[in-house]
Amino acid sequence: MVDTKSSFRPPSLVGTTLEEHILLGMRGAPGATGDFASLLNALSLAVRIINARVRAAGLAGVFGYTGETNVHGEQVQKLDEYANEVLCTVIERSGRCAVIASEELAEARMCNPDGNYMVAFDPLDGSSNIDVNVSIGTIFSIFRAPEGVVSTTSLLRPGRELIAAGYAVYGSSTTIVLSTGQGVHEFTLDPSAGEFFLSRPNLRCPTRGKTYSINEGNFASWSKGIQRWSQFVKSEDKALGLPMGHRYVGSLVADAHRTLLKGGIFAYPADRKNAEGKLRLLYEAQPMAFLMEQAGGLATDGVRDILDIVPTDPHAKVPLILGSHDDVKVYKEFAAGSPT
Ligand code: P6P
Repeated sequence: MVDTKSSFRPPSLVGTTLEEHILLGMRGAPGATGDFASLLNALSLAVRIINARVRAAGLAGVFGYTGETNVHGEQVQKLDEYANEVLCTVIERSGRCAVIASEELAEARMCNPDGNYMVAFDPLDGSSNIDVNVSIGTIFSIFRAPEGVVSTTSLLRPGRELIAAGYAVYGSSTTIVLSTGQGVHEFTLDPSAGEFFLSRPNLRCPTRGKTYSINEGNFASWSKGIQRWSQFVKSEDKALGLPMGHRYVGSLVADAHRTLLKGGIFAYPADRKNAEGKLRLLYEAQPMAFLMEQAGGLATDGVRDILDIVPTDPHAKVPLILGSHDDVKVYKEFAAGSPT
């Protein structure tokens, strides 16, 4: 007889699995064929495979670089390449995806001609942190494939057309944060069961937060407005809840996850070195913006909503500022040169 009164009960007795959650969501979708659920479950499998390798990276000799450089001229980490291969293989085998785009693929790639979906992903975000055991992640987004002719440019859509987005955090635990347009939900991997269980449903980003997250090392190359915002958030003003605390991991997934859960603001603005910003619109900014807006937060390039911007190519860069509604509004006022 299972002791159901003890403080810890096996998740199977208390938790909805990711797969059950997806299937429950399908009940409200007339004409659902199961293709979407199958694609999401394929992504969950890919995350579990990547997670296993990330956890054993130091022992499996997969730290370090492959010796190659990617389309961005960045050195490719062995785990980047591995994660990319896993995602490409699992998504293609699902048979549900017509086009994929990845940070590690020079061009978007046709998959299954009759696939109903298109997937963009950053296979292993934050890879510069891999070798020092700092949280890294996988980011993905899903569009519905257009009727008729589908090509590798079909993915270049505004984020408002996304039907789902999510990320995995390979941190102290492994979690998936997912939205299919009905709120944002967090699932945590139970390694003993090899299954993701619903851990925090209906995540909401607080309207204000206590922390700001930006690489202050870029201060000298920011615009005057952003420099003034950076000084503002560090100033002392009890009535305005200032100064804000500074938190910066250097992995978008980790910094965005903290901001989503606790509020505050994350910013990677344009600067003299990165005139368009550093982060990628299609597979970093759009999915994070979709999730943030689903959770009641905001995501902007400093002027426009991220979800309204159309990528010109799969690797187009964009300034990314996301987080609590009120904190992002203040940032935008400084960026526009008109702080209150
Ligand atoms: P910087 C990691 O390399 C990454 O692509 C994002 O995950 C992260 O937010 C950003 O770059 C960090 O960049 O210039 O502060 O090291």
